[in-house]
This record gives sequence, C-alpha cells and structure tokens, in this order.
Amino acid sequence: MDVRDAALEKFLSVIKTQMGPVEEMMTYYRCAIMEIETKFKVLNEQFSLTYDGNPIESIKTRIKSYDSILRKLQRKGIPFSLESIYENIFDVAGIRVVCSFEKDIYLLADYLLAQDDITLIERKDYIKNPKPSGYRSLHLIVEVPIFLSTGKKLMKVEVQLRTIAMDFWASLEHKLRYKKNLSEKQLELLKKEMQATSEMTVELDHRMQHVRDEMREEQE
Ligand code: 0O2
Repeated sequence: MDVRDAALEKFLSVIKTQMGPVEEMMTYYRCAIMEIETKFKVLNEQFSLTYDGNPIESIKTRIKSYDSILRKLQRKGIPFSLESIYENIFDVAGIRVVCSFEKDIYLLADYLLAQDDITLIERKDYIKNPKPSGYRSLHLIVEVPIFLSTGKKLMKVEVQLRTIAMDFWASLEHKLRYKKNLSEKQLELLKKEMQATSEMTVELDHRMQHVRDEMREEQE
C-alpha cells in the first residue's frame, strides 16, 4: 500500500466513524416514513372500496437536510448532539399527504390516529386556524415504532395533510418567500396578495367539497 492509498484508508475510516451514527439515525427516520406512508396507502386502497375514488392525490416524503436540522437546533438553543435531535426535533422525518377534499383530511387523520401503534404527540390545525401568512394544512406529529434486529425503536414523524389547493398555495408561497431584493413596499404587497389568494383557496375547497357532497346525496 503506497502513501496515498494509506491516506485514503485513513480518511475513509474517519468518515465512517464520524458519519456512521448519523447515517444510522437517518436510516431509522427513513424507516419510520416508510411505516407511515404504507399506512396511508393502505387507507387509500380501503377508502376506494367504500367511497367513490381514492381520497389521496399524492404523497411526498422528505428527510430534513443536515443544514436545516442544525439551524433549527441553533435557533432553539438546543445542544448539538444526535440525542438532542432525537429528543427535540420532531420534523426530521416528514410526510405530506395531498387530498382531493378537505373532509378527507380529517377522516384520514382520524383513521391514522386510531391505529394502536400510533401515538399523537402534537396536532396543529392550520386549516381551522390558518397562519398569518395564509398557510393552511393539518399538521400532526406522531410516534411510530420501527422494528429492528436489535428491538423496537419509537420514531417521530411530521405528517402534513392538505388539499390540492392548499398544496398549490404553499408551494408557490414558499418559492416567493425566498425571492431576494424586494423592497419593503413590495414585500408588504406580496404578503397581502398571498393572504388574499389563500382566501381564494378556502373558497375553492369549500365549493369543491359542496359539489362532492351534493353528488353523493344525489347518488344515495
Ligand atoms: P422544511 O423544509 O419543510 O423542513 P417548529 O417546527 O415547531 O419549530 P413551526 O413553525 O411551529 O416550527 O412548525 P409548523 O408550524 O408545524 O410548520 C413547519 C412546516 O410547515 C414548515 O417546514 C413548512 O413545511 C410548513 N409551513 C409552515 N408555515 C408555512 C408558511 O407560512 N408557508 C409555507 N409555504 N409553508 C409553511 P419548515 O421547517 O419551514 O421547512
């Protein structure tokens, strides 16, 4: 082995020692996402037997970036350690469930929370109480067990449930939020405009829900 090979081996070994435990924890979060995603897919299949159509339009999952996790620790004054991430950061694992209709959001949330391996840690209803920005979604922090060769581990997952209209609004608002070089006046205008467009999504969701309710009644 020449000097360069030896240096490579040493570097690899340092990376493995440093990154191993981090990657292990992220793997557990990925497993927790898989568990929750499967639960929603099962509910979606079962709903399609009893209701007209599948209530879920799409499911997106993400693991929070290292950068965002560390910035959140910094912002909240939490120590920088894997243990404190596990204890304090509840949105490392995230799943976003986009539904067609608002009522389906609450039905799916209730059915998920009724499952005996799920524990509700926190619930924030930004549909009934939208954020000042106009943001609307139902947020749940749930704890789910994952079963490893070493035993059971409880993992927290953030579930965001939204309609297509809420998702459309949040995606565009997120993009606009990070637009640089806007004057105070432009920012104020943007804020007001986004609040107004959020109101339009409320109207859209309610009218769509009304149409579906009417059609169901007709069929019964
Ligand atoms: P990312 O990239 O999704 O990780 P907390 O997590 O409790 O410290 P907070 O604000 O109480 O902070 O959490 P909350 O209200 O449950 O919302 C967190 C997530 O909801 C955000 O994730 C966004 O995905 C979404 N969200 C909340 N408010 C808004 C909003 O005004 N506009 C948009 N577009 N999305 C919003 P992160 O952590 O910002 O980012």
